Amino acid sequence: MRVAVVGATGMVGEVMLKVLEERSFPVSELIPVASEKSVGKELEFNGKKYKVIGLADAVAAKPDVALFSAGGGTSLEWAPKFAEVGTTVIDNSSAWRMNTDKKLVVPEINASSLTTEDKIIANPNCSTIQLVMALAPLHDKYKIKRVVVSTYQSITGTGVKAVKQLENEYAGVKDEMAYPYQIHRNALPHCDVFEENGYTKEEMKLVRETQKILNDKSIAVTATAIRIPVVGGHSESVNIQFENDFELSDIRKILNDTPGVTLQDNPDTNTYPMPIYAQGKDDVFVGRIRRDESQPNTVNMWIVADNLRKGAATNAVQIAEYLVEKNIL
Ligand code: 11C
Repeated sequence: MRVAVVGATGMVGEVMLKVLEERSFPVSELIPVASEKSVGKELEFNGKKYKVIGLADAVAAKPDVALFSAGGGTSLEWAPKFAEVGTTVIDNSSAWRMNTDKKLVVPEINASSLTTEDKIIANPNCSTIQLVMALAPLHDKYKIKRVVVSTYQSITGTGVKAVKQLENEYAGVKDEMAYPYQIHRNALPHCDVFEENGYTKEEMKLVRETQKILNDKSIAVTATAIRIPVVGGHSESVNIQFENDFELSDIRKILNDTPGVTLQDNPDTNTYPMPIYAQGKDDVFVGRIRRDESQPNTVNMWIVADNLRKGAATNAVQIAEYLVEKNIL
């Protein structure tokens, strides 16, 4: 496969390259792509050096697949240009996710809907991916009525500028800020921009993308997204009400048997998911599973994943793997 990585020098782009290498994705030629200021830079992939090129040159090269992580504006403008020359685009921005013609894919859940017609495939938001990985098998079994989710999100979700802000704050250096407030020793109830309804865009992504991926608009979702000074991954406190009752042991078994989910749930040994543990791993970690004693048919859990991996790069590469495996590129 001739593989373009658009945004190759960015935070997610770098992880995409790493994940492609680690998973031995069949790359015959890598085409690293970035904005004008990075064109000409060299990067190494599978022991070979590659020069970063610009978007127009990358379209002219007609790659088989392009993994995009370069922001919504770039995706809106350039993904269709790649699609026109026959490239399948897997886009990590929010540009196409809610477009009714575009599939929003978490491979373990809904990759089977993909066909050769899908030339622009949307990769969901990081906080949604880890949530639906746990919800999907439980929805199949017990039918979800309502989800209340509160997130505790890594600063890496904002990008390098936020990582720099935290480092500066540790060092006591005053410089440009990614957030309106200090993040060191703080928690900001504010991820992405505010919408007219008072929720942030991140919160509404959790609502809309969850319903789209689970293909069920009847699931009620309400979200609060918080930024915390953590780098390893996003954490989520999730309350799930089902139509049908359950045994906690069955919930644990279902999650334990779900590919891509790792159960870490033993209060006796202080075993529960944490971002410091999830960092660098591809699975979604679930623990603190307990019945909500205030509501019928309701369970609480804690879900953690590396937002740059399963929340972004790994999920995108898994989509590409599925396309290769099913020969639908
Ligand atoms: C965050 N979830 O942590 C965001 C980052 O729509 O792909 C990814 C934004 C997106 O702030």
